Amino acid sequence: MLTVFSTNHRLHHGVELKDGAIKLSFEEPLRADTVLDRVRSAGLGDVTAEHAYERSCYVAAHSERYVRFLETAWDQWSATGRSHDALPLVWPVNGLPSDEEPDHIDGKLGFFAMDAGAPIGVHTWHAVSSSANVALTGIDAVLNGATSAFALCRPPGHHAAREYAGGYCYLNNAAIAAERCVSRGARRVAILDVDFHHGNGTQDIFYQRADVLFASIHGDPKVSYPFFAGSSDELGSGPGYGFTVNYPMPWGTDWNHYQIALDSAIDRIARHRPDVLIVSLGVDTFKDDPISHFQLTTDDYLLMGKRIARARVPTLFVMEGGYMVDEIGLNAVNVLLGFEADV
Ligand code: SP5
Ligand code: ZN
Repeated sequence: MLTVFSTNHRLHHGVELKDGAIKLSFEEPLRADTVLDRVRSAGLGDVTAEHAYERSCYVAAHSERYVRFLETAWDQWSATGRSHDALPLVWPVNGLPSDEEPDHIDGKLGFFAMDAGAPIGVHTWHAVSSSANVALTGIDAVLNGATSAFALCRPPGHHAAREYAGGYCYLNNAAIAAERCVSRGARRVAILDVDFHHGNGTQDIFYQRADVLFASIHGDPKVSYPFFAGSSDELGSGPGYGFTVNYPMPWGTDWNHYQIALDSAIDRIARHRPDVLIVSLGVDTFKDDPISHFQLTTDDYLLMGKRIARARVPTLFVMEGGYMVDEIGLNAVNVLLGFEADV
C-alpha cells in the first residue's frame, strides 16, 4: 500500500486547554513521524510526497469565506500585535442575535470555530493545506486504480465542518478527498469514521447528500467530546435522510462490542455500493489513549483492517486522531496490514 506523507506537518504544534490550563496539544508532530517510522519498519510499501492542488479542491468541502479565513487568520491576528497562537474567545451560540461574520479577527476566530481546540500559528495554514494535499494525492492514487492508499495526514480533519474548525482540525481531509471522488466521476462514496470522537465535521458537510454515505462509531456524545453531535437519531436530512449513520458506544467499549457496530456499519456501506471507501482512521480507540475511553488492543487493529477489507471497495485510509504516541505507529499500521492480509 502506498503511503502519502508531508514533512510540512512539523510546522504546526498548537496549544489546548487541558483541564483548564493552556498547554501544548496532545496533537503533536511526533505522532505522524512515529506512524511513518512504523510504515517503513513494517515494509508497508512506498512512501511518496504530496502533490500541489488548487484551493478549489478545499472549497469543494468548505465555504469560500472559511477557506479565506484560514489562509489569512494569522496575518490578521499578528497585525494586531499578538505573537502567541490565535485562539477564539467568544462564540455565536444559540440565543445570540447575530449570525453574521464579524469584521475583526477576534470575532472571526469564534465565528469559524466550534471550540478552542484549533489554534492558528504562523505556519498553521502551510501545514493544514499540505495535510489536505496528502489526502488528495492519496485519493488520486485510488481513483487511478490502486486498491488502497494511506494518507498520513496531520493535522487531522474530521471535526472541521463546512464553515468551522475545532478539535485539532481545520480542513476536513476525508471530506475533501470524497469531493475529489465525486468531481472525478464517482457516483457513490462511503466514509467510515473509526476515530474515538464523532466526526461531526464530516457529518455536517454531507448531511443533506445521498451520494456520500457517512458512518461513524464513537464514544457516546452524552459523555464524550464533541458532546453536541453523534447521537443515533442523527440520520441526515432532505435527500440525505438515511445516509448518515451513527453508532455511539459507552465508555469502556472493547473489541467484542466494537465489532458488532463495525459489522453493522460495513453492512450499511456495502448496501450503498460505493465506488470508493474513505476511512477516517483514528486510533484513539486504543486502551491506553490519554484522552479517550475505549479498550481496543494493538491486535484488535489487525482485525479491524481485515473486516474493512471484506467490503471489497477501493479504500483510502486518512489519518485522524490517536494520542498514545508510543503505540500509534503499531496500531495505525496494523489496520493497514490487516486490510492487506485479506485483499
Ligand atoms: C481528531 C481528534 O481526535 N480530535 C480530538 C479532539 C478532542 N478535544 C477535546 C479533548 C478533551 C480531553 N480532555 C482530557 C483531559 C485528560 N486529563
Ligand atoms: Zn479523535
